[in-house]
Amino acid sequence: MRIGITCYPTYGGSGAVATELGLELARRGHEVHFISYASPFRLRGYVERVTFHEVTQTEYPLFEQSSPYALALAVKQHEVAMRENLDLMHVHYAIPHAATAWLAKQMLLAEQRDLKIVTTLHGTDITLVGQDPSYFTLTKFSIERSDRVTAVSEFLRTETYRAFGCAGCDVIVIPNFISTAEYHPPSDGTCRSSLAPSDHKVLVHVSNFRPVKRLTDVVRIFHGVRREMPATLVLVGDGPDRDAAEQEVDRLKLRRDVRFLGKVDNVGDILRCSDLFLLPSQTESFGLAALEAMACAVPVVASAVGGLPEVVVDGETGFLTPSGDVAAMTARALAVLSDTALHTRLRAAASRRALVFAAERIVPRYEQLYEDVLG
Ligand code: GMT
Repeated sequence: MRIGITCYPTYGGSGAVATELGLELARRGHEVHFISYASPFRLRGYVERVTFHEVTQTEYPLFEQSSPYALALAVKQHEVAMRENLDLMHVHYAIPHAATAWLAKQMLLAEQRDLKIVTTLHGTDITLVGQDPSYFTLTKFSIERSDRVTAVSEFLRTETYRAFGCAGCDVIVIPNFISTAEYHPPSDGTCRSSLAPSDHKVLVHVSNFRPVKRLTDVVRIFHGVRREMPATLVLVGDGPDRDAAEQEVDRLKLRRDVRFLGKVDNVGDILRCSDLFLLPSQTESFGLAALEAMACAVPVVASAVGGLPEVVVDGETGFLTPSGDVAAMTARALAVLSDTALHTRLRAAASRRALVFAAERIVPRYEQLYEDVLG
């Protein structure tokens, strides 16, 4: 098949999933065309059967407050679909990608050609941004006009129906997945010394540091742990809440034991050096970062919100507590880190559970969906 993929290229779950999917599809012999304003962050170097098409925008004084990226994207999707003879366009994150794909499709229909649209809903496109009155109607419309709609968890599927109604939509759940070649348990503990002193427990958090991730809770949980045992907190990623987190680190006098690594490519290597993953999000439709940690045999302490209970099995692969309950998360973190037998059990169960989401099990479900939609 010849597949167009549009996603956000920036550090974050939807772009990561879209890119890994494209790479897996290319490995399976499909031709994949990424269309976005920049090359997705997980797309590195030349890959056979993969092409990136950059959306370029012309500056014009009149556009000062309204750089019309969505229009330029629709034009590029149409152009690539024509030139590369695409069978379908798979868009990740509804806003504005499902709407621009619909526009591209209309332009093609005017030329007596069809382009099937598959939309994957990822999270805040449904739970937060999409419900804002300024986007609601278009989000609902473009979901309803997609030829197939998938959601990354049962939670997100239910939330889509609850918030948008979506008459006539059949939202299909296809969970996120991991590449086991990249995310796997450590074979030895040699990397630890580069991250933290050898007697330290290593706590880790990976995200785009947006308010929804509750990054200052991560720092506060770590503060509670650090009072009881030698420990290092490793923060991977960057984003709007970094300053607030840096300030909290200083306020709690934790500077010596907290490392901000910024946006790192080889997240698997960092996870494999870690003892516990923290994800105290306010909402999380799936929690890809938690799954990646589990695949590296790192137990997870997270909020019992959204789709996280579909990924993290409470008491088995980590612990889930109410969002915002820093005391409960700290207690759980301490319990895991101070009980070697419990930690070992959780680690083994986490890596086993992650295999349920291995790419080779999930990607064929997208291929099947594509075959269905192409009839
Ligand atoms: O919805 C978002 O916040 C954007 C997206 C991203 O690009 O980071 O994250 C969502 O999609 C991920 C991949 O499907 C999920 O693992 C995340 O749980 C989800 N984020 C939220 O729901 C907050």
